[in-house]
Amino acid sequence: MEIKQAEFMTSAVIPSQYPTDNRVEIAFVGRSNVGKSSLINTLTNRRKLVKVSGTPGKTRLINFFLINKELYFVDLPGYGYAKVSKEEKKNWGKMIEQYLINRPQLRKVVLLVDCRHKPTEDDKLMYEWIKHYNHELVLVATKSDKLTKNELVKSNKIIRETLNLDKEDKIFYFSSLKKTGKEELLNKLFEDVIEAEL
Ligand SMILES: Nc1nc2c(ncn2[C@@H]2O[C@H](COP(=O)(O)OP(=O)(O)O)[C@@H](O)[C@H]2O)c(=O)[nH]1
Ligand SMILES: [Mg+2]
Repeated sequence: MEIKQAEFMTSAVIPSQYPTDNRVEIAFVGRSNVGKSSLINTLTNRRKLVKVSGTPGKTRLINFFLINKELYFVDLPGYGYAKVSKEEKKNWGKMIEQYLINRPQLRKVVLLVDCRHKPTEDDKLMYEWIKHYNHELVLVATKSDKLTKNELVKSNKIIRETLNLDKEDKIFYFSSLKKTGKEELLNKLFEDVIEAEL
């Protein structure tokens, strides 16, 4: 699977601002600074489709990108940034949960965690929401270039235990820097998603 075309479509805060053309969607979510923008840029072969942020926590919108003119990648706002107010955190939660509840065309939710760190309470909550709303989960551990093979094995164990993963949940290791795991992840994302259109 290759992404030949990717373009920014629209930003939304509330459901009435989401695209209305009923294309299927794949959503991306994770803590701010986890490497979400870099991952979307790597998957789409674009250097600047999504802004890679120096200041974490700046994107507070849901951004929709049209991929190969057939489906959307949905970039959900990054969470867990320490410097935002309680009020903002609440709004973030509302925005994401509203999207997860209200989107019949949503096919998969890609949850990103940083392979160097133990998943946070927010990561756990996110994992639980995805399962609770019965969405298909794709779990990605980012920045894999920063760990040795041994450390990756340890990280696998810590992530599995901390999130209390279901047996069938796999962890996809990914590096935007080295492009490791790109093909495998693309195959997973498009599996069972676009066959109807082909
Ligand atoms: N070493 C390494 N750094 C990465 C990787 N992906 C992202 N980063 C860095 O992590 C920081 C946050 O990345 P960004 O994509 O903006 O994260 P976002 O806030 O989740 O969208 C930036 O400084 C990136 O250069 C990766 O695969 N490897
Ligand atoms: Mg970002």
